Amino acid sequence: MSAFTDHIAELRRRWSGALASAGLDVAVVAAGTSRPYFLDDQSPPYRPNPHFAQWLAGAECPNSLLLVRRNGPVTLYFHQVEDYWHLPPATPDLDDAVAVETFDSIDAMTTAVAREVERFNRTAFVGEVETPGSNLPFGEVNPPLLLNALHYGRARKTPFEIACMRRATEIAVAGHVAAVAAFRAGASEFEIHQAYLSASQQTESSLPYSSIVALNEHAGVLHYQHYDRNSPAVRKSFLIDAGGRYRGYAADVTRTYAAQSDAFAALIDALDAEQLAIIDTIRAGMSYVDLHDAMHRSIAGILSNLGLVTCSAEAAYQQRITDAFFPHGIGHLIGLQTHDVGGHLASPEGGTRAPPERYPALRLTRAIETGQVFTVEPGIYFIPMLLRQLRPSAAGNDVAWSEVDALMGHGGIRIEDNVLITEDGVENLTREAFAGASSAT
Ligand SMILES: [Mn+2]
Repeated sequence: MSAFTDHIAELRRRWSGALASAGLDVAVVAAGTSRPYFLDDQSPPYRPNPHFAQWLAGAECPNSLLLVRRNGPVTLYFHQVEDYWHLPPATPDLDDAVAVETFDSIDAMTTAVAREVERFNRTAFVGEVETPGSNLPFGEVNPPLLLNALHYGRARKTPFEIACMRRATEIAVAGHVAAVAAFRAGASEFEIHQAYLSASQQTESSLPYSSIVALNEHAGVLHYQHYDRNSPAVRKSFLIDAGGRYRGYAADVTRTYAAQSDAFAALIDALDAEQLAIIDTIRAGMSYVDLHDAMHRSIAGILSNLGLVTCSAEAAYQQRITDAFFPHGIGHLIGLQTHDVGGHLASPEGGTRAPPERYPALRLTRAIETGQVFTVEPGIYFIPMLLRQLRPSAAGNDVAWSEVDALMGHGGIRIEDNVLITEDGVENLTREAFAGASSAT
């Protein structure tokens, strides 16, 4: 059996279990469609409903509907319109695991789905409302009991999904290698962005998320969104947070580089070492919240060792000085979505496990389990807004402001890898891809 056949078999098991626990016989999953902008005939890029995409392995079939029967067969109602304005979607190759019925009109397709759905008592629609099929008489629309079970389960990747994420990471790393070469050659943010797209063979709309390409102080804007056409006269630092996508699955990778061998370069090396060290500690059963908290202690150690604070690491941690330098969570689940769903779910039935009071930005509060893929992305930033608040506080007395001020123009550092939790520890998909890229040259 191929990995994809196994993947579909696993999805059928998961959906049958989720439908049973939600008291449902059948669900219709809508691919979705791209709606034009207000008063316009132009539309944003199409992105499928992730619940649909998981069965289709990246095949794009807007408007199509997938019918999932509990403990029964799965049918794709495939909308393949005849069109000379656009290239119609190709019939997806679903490996016989999913039956495909093709329709050239949406009305004929929804009529066929309605006729089949009528045979069942307890039915649900999963998708954006006001997409084709959503107006059929379903018992429920996006029932939370069904979605919670599916979202909870999605954290655990199938071998097919892991293979896709490995490939997505290789795609991203090809871009990263070209991007740092462009930085070293003096390119602007805009030029680095283009080098990334070209080397990773991606278009802007096929990226899993908009790349962050930041020189100097821009590296301190967590989601910096511009691509400056001018190259700065003085080059201090370069942060790139840019991903890859393969068959619907995302990779999310960040690297930071120093222009010179200076205090900032030493800070990058220190954070890189601590990031690897904390990844080494990850085991199934650990709490992700504890991992995040341990990273704050590591960052407190770096600040103390490199003389950015005058107090001990323990005091920097206790006084929350690290919160100003590392204001985001250490990572998130990743998969069909860059920030994959279910990070706060308490159980497959639902309920929320909120982040602790100190770390409200933490996107993942679940226990670490085998088969999960998540990011580990610590950062140390020099963010004017946060440091302005720290400076006059009691804790601010323990900050070595002249050292910190000297680094303000470097913006900040983030180092982000995607890791897979295995039976015996952790596999770093990102470091593997970088090692593969450097041994290939
Ligand atoms: Mn990320």
